Amino acid sequence: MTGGRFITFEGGEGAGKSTQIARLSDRLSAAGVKQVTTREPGGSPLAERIRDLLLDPHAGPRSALTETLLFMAARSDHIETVISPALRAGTWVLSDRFADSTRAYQGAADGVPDRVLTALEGIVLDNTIPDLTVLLDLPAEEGLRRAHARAHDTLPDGAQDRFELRDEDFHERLRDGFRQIARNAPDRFIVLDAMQDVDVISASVWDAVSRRFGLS
Ligand code: Z5A
Repeated sequence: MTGGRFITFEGGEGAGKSTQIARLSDRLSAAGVKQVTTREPGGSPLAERIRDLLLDPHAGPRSALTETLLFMAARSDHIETVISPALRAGTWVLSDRFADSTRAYQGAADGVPDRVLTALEGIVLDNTIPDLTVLLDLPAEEGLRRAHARAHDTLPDGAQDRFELRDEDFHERLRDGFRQIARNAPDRFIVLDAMQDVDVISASVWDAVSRRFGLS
């Protein structure tokens, strides 16, 4: 195998992406595959600073287009400084969210037109397209419940970021958006029911990854 493989995890809040990436990373390490785990927005020092701004509930109003450009700026740096160098070196990259999140959140849920997203992707992605994307599909209500429960466990004031503060209609549009994106790219996506037990989901992820990339 020459270059590394690029695997992304997508879904709404609390879908279990971080949980499943950690498990896949352990399985890949056990199989002798060198990999890095990363996330969006963020993943590089500059992109992590943009993340702070994007998720700050007190950062003030902004248009969906402005928000899109910030996500794209973070992504550009993440690709240039982390993802592309790793893939070129033969290291696999596991990312918690990538470009499909912009399509779903800013596009499907917040109305940024497809032509704008396609144009920006043409400039920013530089053909960096995941080899496999795992969509963890969860009803909006359950995802928000999990995310809120975790915030209350980990933060003294149960703080929520600006996306968690959006209403349930937004999260339903988001879920539909992710499902449509997956239908449009069936060769790249696997869609898993994120209501299943953590172990059942991680077994399905490993099955898909090991088959696709010929691991045992
Ligand atoms: N965003 C955007 O708008 N546009 C973009 O282009 C990009 C992002 C890239 C990033 O937030 C925000 O940015 C995000 C989209 C937006 N919106 N929000 N909020 P983030 O990175 O802080 O949050 P997140 O990506 O939504 O991840 P999360 O809330 O951390 O959830 P998760 O990683 O998918 O889930 P988890 O941490 O693995 O699990 C959540 C909880 O559920 C935890 O307590 C687990 O123990 C539990 N869990 C996990 N799996 C299960 C199962 N199977 N059953 C029961 N409980 C489970």
